[in-house]
Amino acid sequence: MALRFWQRKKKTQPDSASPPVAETHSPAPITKDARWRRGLTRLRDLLRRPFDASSEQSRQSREAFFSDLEEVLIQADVGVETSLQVIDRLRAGTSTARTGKSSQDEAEALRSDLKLELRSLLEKEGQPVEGSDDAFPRVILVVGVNGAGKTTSIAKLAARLKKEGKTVLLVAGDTFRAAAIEQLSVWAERLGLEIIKHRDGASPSAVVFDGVRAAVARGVDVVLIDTAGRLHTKTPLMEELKKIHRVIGREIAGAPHEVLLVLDAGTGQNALSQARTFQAAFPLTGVILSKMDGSAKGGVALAVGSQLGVPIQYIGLGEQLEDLEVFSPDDFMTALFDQPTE
Ligand SMILES: Nc1nc2c(ncn2[C@@H]2O[C@H](COP(=O)(O)OP(=O)(O)OP(=O)(O)O)[C@@H](O)[C@H]2O)c(=O)[nH]1
Ligand SMILES: [Mg+2]
Repeated sequence: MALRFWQRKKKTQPDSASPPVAETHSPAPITKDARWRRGLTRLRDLLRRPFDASSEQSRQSREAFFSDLEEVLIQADVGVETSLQVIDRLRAGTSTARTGKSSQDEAEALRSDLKLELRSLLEKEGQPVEGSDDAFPRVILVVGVNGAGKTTSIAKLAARLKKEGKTVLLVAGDTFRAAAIEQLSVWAERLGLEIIKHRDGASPSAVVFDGVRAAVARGVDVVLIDTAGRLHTKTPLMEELKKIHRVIGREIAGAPHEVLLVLDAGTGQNALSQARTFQAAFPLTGVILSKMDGSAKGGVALAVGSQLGVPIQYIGLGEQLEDLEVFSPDDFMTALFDQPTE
């Protein structure tokens, strides 16, 4: 009843530059720490398990604890190899130093050792693409398998760049999937950005060629190129992507300046094999790990961070424009291990 009254009243109000009344009732924007924690809930809960006071069994012996932890890491998509490496290092580090402590102190010490070990897997810090100003236009090619989140991540990235005052041009290089051009066009319109596109089924290299030329002619700061999702196992499609890469390089020496691979965190260890196939086609400069919210177990960030030799540049924490965070190993660790401060 009250809501209906409010809606009627709102309609009669003249347009004004001030925010609508409803916004004053919307919840305060959540903090960055809270967003990370919300996205990493599953991994955080999993990692807590071996330390739980309730899992007394795992406390009975150090070996039982390590075996519990190993199971949890593998279950969290950290991957067998990386999990075993972490356990071995923990075992080596704790067997001599922690004797004589109470079980509570020992659990705390192990927790902080685990935090250090996992942090060391993520040593490589990503340089956010918007932080680089050394090439104009800066050409960013975005690749990944079907449905990984490429187009959405491009929109999120474009929103960030625009907020920084950069001029951005979108290129609809996915001419393969029906409605892909339309999807990017909708984002372009929403963001007020220019888009270079051809018709469905046109040659992707041709639209990319036009896109790069247009970017140079217009003097834009950043070009974001969307590409068709492809099964990384399908050779002709990978060849098409290599061709796109070559076309860009021929137009601008040293371009593309970034090749960002979008990996869906929900695909777990499969994400690593996808990455390796793309890496074999051309060098990747960074990873966008999408869909870290929701059902993803999140441990794949640790596997990607430690095994690919390519930094995670961003993580996707939802479907909205603002749900893209620059990946920070420290924020990641804080979200997993520390108590909320607010
Ligand atoms: N929850 C969540 N959903 C996401 C995220 N990123 C993308 N999505 C959703 O995932 C779905 C696929 O995203 P797209 O951006 O279309 O993926 P794509 O890689 O461009 O897909 P193709 O063009 O078909 O290859 C959409 O429904 C997005 O809203 C994320 O970080 N979190
Ligand atoms: Mg797409």
